[in-house]
Amino acid sequence: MSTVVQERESLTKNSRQLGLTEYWVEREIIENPANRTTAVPFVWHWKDIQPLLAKASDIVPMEEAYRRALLFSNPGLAPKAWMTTTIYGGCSWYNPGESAEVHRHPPSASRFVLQGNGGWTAVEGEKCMMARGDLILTPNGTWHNHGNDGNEPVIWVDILDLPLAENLNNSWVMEYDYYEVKSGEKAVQRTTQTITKTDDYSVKTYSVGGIKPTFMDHQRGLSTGSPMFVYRWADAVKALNNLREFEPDPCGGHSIEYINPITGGTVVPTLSFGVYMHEAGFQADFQRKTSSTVYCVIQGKGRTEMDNGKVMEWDENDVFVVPSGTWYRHVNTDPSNDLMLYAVSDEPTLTKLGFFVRHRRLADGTIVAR
Ligand code: 1HN
Repeated sequence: MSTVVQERESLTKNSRQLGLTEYWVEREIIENPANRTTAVPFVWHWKDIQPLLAKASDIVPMEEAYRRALLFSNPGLAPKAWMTTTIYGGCSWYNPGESAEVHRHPPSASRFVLQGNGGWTAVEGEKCMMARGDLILTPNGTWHNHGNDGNEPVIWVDILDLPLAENLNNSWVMEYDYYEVKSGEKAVQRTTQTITKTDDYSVKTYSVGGIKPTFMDHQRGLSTGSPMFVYRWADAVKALNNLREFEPDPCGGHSIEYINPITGGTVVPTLSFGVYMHEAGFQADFQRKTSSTVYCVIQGKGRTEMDNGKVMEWDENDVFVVPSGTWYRHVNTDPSNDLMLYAVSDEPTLTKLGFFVRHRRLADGTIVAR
């Protein structure tokens, strides 16, 4: 063996022993995107989720499950049960009378209701009742517990920024030690929150856009997110209906974002929550974003077309993910019904880091930055 070969071998060996890796050995892994662990486009069909969750509601007691949820697990990210490298999601089922005890954690969380009335989340003393399409927020650090006061199962989609918290080494912890103090008495640990706010506090306080009360405290618990915890589906529909007369975006159609009514910013620091409406007959152009988006089909049906002829077909209540970098367009395949997609993306995180980029591809193939 030549000296150089021997020297190269011992360079490799000695480096490895010291926790050092030669760039030229690692280069393919560093530079080739094919070697990265990334989320893939994927759809979870309601017709598949519903029977499994119904079965779980029969045979898995809440006391054992803590949260009776099936987690949307992206095949590209196994063994992690994550939708993307930033977004976690699950579909939860609460039978009448069932509840989850009060807790808090650094990741921000949200619920989006699919089915059933009588479900609620108590957040920082407010009992947020939910109906289909409503968004309930539990921004990072807020105490929350859940329940179902109705007489039918309640099913909702949970979305959290938990993978992001974990990837940033924010070793998050689930806290259950919740105490309440009555004046002059000792603090007592509780598993549910005493409701201290009037019914529909969030909506009563903030739901007239552009106007905020000036005599109230808008800091709620340790929240770094919106003080408005409930966004009603009916309000989203009303806003979208008012926008119909305006020209839609060529890629996204008509869309709205839920915002923090005090700052005008996103409802939680990391994620954006909103709704896309593709009117019947609307033809979208292809686009690609550096952010990843998860969708739930709240109304209508259609498909997501991607490059190389890849297609995801979806129907009402289906949940799907379009990961970062994917060229895509959503097609409303129902000629007589508007498509309504509830959407959560990590765009605010990418924007804050200077990573957010969006491109549109015109019909002739020209790519334009937006
Ligand atoms: C959580 O707090 C809930 O409040 C659901 O229902 C899922 C997953 C990981 C961490 C916290 C809930 C969760 C979670």
